[in-house]
Amino acid sequence: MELKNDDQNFEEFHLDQPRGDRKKQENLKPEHSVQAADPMRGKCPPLVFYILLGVSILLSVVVLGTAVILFTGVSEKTSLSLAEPRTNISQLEDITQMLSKMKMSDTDLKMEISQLKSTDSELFSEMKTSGVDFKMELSQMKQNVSELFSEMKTADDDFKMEFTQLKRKFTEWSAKLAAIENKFQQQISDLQQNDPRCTPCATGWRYFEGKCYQFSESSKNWHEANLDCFSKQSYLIVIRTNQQQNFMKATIMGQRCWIGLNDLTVEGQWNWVDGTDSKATKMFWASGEPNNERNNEHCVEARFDGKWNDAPCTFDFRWICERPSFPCVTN
Ligand code: 2F8
Ligand code: CA
Repeated sequence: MELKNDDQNFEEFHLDQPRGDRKKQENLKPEHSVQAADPMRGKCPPLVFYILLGVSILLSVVVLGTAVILFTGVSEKTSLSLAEPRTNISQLEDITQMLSKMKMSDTDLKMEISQLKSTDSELFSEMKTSGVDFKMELSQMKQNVSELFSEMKTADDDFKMEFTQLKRKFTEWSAKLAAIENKFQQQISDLQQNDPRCTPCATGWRYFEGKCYQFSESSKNWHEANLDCFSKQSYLIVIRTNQQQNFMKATIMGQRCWIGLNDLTVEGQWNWVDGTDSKATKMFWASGEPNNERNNEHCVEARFDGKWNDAPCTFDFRWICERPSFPCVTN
């Protein structure tokens, strides 16, 4: 490219301007012309001018950009700070409403508590009164029960004493009556016995004090002996009196023989086969008997001397059957 001189460039530069403006500049030339006033006219290099122009444009852009950025920031900030108070006001309103509601609830609650307190106080008072009444009644009842118990105990003690006395008297009178009855019975039997027309016992049976006795001729164990007597409408001898004991002793003549006593049901509890109470009759145990030797002695024998010994029921001894005598019929 061909470089023109500064005057030419300047000319070209001015030629780019509108014609009207050029004319204005041309019209100003005689008095205030730049060429005339400025000694630098036509000497300023066009490159510097362009650089200055570019720098100024750049600066303008920078300034403008900064201004825009600042403005945008400020406007955003302003919009935010404007939105926040609105939210805060709304929240404040909500809180105020809630506070108002809470206040109301608080008032209601206070009223309810007050009512409850009053009811509680009344109830407590009532309970106290009832409690005092109840305690008094309970105390009275306790006293009554105590008195009743005391009375009952006294009555019970009296009753027990009377009952014991009556029992003793009854036993005494029963024994006396039995003795009288026995005596009369014996006298009658004896009278009958002496009467040749009277036969109180069957043949083979011996009469003694109102009863008939048969002494066995063989030996059997206790159960077989017992059965034999039953089969003869009799039972193994029951010894109730000294006389009977003596009669039995005289009859056996030193031979061992079963009698109608056993503790087969309960060890040590002796029972007569006809139901006579063994506690009401005299016992004629040999010394040291009964001893339930080897835990196997539940039937009673009369030893050689007539004294009693508990022995194994399986042993074979002779035995005596007993039965009531027939009433004497006189023709
Ligand atoms: O010493 C008394 C005792 O004698 C015998 O035992 C060794 C009698 N036993 C028999 O007769 C089987 C016991 O009954 C008696 O107590
Ligand atoms: Ca024995």
